[in-house]
Amino acid sequence: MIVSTSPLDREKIPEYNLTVVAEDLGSPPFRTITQYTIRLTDENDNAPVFSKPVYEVAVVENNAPGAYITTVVARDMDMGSNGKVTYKLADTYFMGSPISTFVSVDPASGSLYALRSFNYEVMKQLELRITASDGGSPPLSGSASVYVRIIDQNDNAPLILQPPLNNGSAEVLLPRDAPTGYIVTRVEARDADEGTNSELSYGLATGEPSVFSVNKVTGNIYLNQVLSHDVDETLSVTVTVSDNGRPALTSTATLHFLIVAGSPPSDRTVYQAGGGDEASAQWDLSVVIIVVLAGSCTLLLLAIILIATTCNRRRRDKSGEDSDSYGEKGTLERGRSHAGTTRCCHSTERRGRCRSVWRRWRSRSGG
Ligand SMILES: [Ca+2]
Ligand SMILES: [Ca+2]
Ligand SMILES: [Ca+2]
Ligand SMILES: [Ca+2]
Repeated sequence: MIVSTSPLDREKIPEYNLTVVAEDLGSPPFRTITQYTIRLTDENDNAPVFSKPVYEVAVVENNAPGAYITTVVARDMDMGSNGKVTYKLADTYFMGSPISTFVSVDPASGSLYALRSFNYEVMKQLELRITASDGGSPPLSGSASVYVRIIDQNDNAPLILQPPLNNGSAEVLLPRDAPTGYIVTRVEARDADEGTNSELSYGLATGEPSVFSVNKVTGNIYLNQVLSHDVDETLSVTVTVSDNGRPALTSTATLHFLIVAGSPPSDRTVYQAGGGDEASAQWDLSVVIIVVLAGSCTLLLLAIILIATTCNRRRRDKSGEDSDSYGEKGTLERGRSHAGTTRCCHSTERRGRCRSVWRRWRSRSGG
């Protein structure tokens, strides 16, 4: 009887060649040699394994429905139907709808296809899970995640919100006595795209470019000159708003300025530099802040120096007084103990005092 001494694994060694020798105990012995081939039958002991646990792919929005996305691959080490892999989308939901309404997977090849046109403005990415099952009994399965990143396309033109447009135009009141640099109105627009596809710049297309100018960043419309009194009742310009996409998309609005008598309201900000930038105003403000800060720092430094100098002088005065008082006492003490020691007297007055003390001491001690 031939028995195995360890577990056999078809995926490691599918076939064994054995040489069996049968020998009798006679003298001389006779023997028979027979070759055996042992082929292992397969058991479904391997689940399908994906080439990656997570697949990351990118799809440009506005794709055609049915567009190819990517292919996932899972391998199964087993044989025949035990190793035959079938792919399937896991039943998940995305934005309230079954994932199977967004993408489909080819069960045999693992290729993934879009079922609808993706809109970046609605969904930025799609997450799904794919399972791979073998044909064993019972079947084994593995799974992998797929992240589909949607890439933005410049598919939205700027939308002008202010002033509110009616059939692409708006009426704006303009006081006849408005000064140069008066901000007549501000055009405000939004773009649903992202990044450079939504970066907006404002311009003037047609109309009265000598009378009006626009700040290309803020959309402020400035009056370039004081209106002459023979000017018409209405002036108009066409404002363009373009995004920075490739190709760029542009929206336009026609502004009709209705000239009304009088001066502009006093609370309306006026920039004297006609068509000027707020940037220059901001720059002026930052210069003022820098100057104020620098001035404060200088004052603080001067105050510190002044305090330090005063303290130093006081300390010197104090130590001078101390040494003076010590000098007198010291002279006396030393004078008493060591006759004839040299004395240290600084001022004439003090020296005089020292001499009289010295004389008194000598007259007392010398007798
Ligand atoms: Ca197997
Ligand atoms: Ca298998
Ligand atoms: Ca877009
Ligand atoms: Ca855009």
